Amino acid sequence: MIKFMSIMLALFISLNINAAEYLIKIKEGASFTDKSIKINSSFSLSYGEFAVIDINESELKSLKQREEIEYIEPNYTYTAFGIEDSDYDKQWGLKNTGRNSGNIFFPGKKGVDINAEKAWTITTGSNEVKIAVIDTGVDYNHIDLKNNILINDLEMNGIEGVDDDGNGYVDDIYGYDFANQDNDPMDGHGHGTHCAGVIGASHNNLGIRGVMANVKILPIQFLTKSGRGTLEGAVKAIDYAIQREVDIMSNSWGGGGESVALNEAVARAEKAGILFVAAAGNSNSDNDKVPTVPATIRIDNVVSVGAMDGKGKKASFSNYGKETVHVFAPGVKIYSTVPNNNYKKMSGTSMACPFIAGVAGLLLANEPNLTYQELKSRLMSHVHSGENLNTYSTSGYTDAFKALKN
Ligand SMILES: [Ca+2]
Ligand SMILES: [Ca+2]
Ligand SMILES: [Ca+2]
Repeated sequence: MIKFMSIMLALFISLNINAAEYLIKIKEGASFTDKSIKINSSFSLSYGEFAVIDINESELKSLKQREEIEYIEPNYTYTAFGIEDSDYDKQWGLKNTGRNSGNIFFPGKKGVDINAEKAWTITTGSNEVKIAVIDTGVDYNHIDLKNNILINDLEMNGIEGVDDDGNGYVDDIYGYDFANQDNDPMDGHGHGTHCAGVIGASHNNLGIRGVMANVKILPIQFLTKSGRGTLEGAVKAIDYAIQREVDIMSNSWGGGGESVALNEAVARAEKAGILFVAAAGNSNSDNDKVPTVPATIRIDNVVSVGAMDGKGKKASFSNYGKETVHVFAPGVKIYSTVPNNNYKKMSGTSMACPFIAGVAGLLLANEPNLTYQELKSRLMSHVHSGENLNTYSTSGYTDAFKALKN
């Protein structure tokens, strides 16, 4: 009997392979009955009677002639235009479900994230907070970023070829490019745009979400499209960011070789009260022993960030340092914006750094008078240890919600 039933079922499916659902409206005063047609549902609205039926193409032709049918059309399917940003479920750094930070065989750990959703019940950011992304530039036209780019209004509404705001840079509308010495910090690499997305991709029902829904990002380029830059470019970039009065600098770059010039630039940022967030580096080495600048510059406004994976472990590549790595943040397979309205996953302490810049931004949005010392202290004192992250850094990985609640 069971065998017979299953054959019947299979037959039914194959016979109906060309059938599709149609919606009909029945003419006023008429009724629709047809024993040969499968009616999936019938319902009435304030203006008439309807039915949803399963028919094939030949049945459709004959039904179109039927007196009692006012109209017949496919029971079209529609998709939501956005309940939430469509790729948000890939962003384990914001909300780790376990599955999205690993795979079916090796899942990550649910809840190992910056606790963004709870943080957003307190604040999603502010357009008053200015964060410099010092990097390969930023695609300031990216659909998920363009509303959160800091525009230099005096230059935007000024005269071409004239330094309208008198800051020494002609037509610096979106920022500046110290790699090529021009006023266009468009990203030719992808790295800077990725970092910018982590901080502040719009919560606009498409693509991804940034740690901050609202922020003003200042693109400053000194790394070329091959991802390299010079000390000269770095100090110019930092000085420019100070002059544009940013609150936070996000620095996903670095290297060996301690530099007096770089120290001086960071010290000037400190004097201006600016938090200087820096990636710890990707060589799985101890920053306490081998310096990686600017992360290991021992000036109080520097927050050095290591990368963790979706289980709360130090990423295999991440530098560490009980003294010189201050916090950890998500930095493995991070999904974010890249130029030309694209998105992709990247890994590195480069990705962890903007998470912390973004959390610092949330703190400032909520309490605009916090000093860089207070910001740094909040970031470092509201942490989870994850898998022994307290042995690889001064603290652990930052919880944005707890930091906001203090
Ligand atoms: Ca200017
Ligand atoms: Ca101008
Ligand atoms: Ca978005």
